[in-house]
Amino acid sequence: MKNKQFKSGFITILGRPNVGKSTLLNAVLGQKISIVSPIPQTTRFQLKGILNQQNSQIVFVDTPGIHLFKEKFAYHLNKVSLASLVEIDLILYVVDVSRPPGQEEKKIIDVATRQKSKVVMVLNKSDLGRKYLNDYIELWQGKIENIQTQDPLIYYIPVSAKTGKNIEKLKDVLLELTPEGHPFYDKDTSTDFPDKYRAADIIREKLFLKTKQEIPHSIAVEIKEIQEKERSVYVLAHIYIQRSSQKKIIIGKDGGLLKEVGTEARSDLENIYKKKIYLDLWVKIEKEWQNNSRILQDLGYWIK
Ligand SMILES: Nc1nc2c(ncn2[C@@H]2O[C@H](COP(=O)(O)OP(=O)(O)OP(=O)(O)O)[C@@H](O)[C@H]2O)c(=O)[nH]1
Ligand SMILES: [Mg+2]
Repeated sequence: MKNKQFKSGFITILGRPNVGKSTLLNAVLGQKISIVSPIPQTTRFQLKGILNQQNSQIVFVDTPGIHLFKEKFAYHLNKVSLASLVEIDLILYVVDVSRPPGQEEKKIIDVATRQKSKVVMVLNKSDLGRKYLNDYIELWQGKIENIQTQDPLIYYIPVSAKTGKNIEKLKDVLLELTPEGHPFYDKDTSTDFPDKYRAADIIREKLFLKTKQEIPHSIAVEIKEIQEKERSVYVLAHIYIQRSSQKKIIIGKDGGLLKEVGTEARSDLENIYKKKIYLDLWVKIEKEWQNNSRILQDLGYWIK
């Protein structure tokens, strides 16, 4: 019997902020690569999660949610999302069926139509009910099809990234649509996310989960030092915020909030490194970090 051909491909995950793109990536991979929070615009990187199976390798690209704000930093987030579309095999378009479609959907339809990419529409959060499911499907009716064969280039699948419902089925569909090809990465690689950005994101996730209103968006985390030794890792991180009033909140009463952030982040980092972590956190006021290209570059957020 002939050996099955190896399949490989790139899949970009697109969608509005907060629809569950990063949760979905982690569910598909069966491990936490990308941080998740209830606050929109959690993901700031274009980061890859790699699904290695017996005869296939699928590279998923998580992206910041596409949105319509106009600030410089927000502009970069959109740019990061759209830059991920170069040379991809498939768009995984995630929507939240518990909320009505937003204006951003049009932008995503435009991009997909222009690229003539195949689109798998993931109707996520179906565990919360399917009130708006058909509204999303209708938006795409007749929008993209293969001109020669009139075949639609869009597939729909309701899932719950949170409960895991239909995730295996989604993986089967994606594998089916992945072209034959060679692996791009070593089969043991699960992400291309550089350690220092991944560690910074883990700390930022804990801060996002513990702060409210405008504070999460004012936060950035920069890893100034990682020293890996045989049995332990020392990590020095700066937490940037924009105002001195925010500094008080982040440090918390008797340093309580910062301590909790440190404990939780350390536990996540210990799971990744399988070593003891020494975490040193410093809170700094950096008023203009969102408009400062040097800082954005150091944070890894800036792309040309
Ligand atoms: N009930 C339910 N909640 C979900 C599901 N998927 C994600 N969530 C929640 O939705 C929130 C946003 O999830 P994320 O994965 O951070 O969303 P995202 O699309 O990556 O968001 P951005 O990075 O900000 O664009 C989190 O609180 C998740 O726990 C789901 O299937 N069901
Ligand atoms: Mg995300």
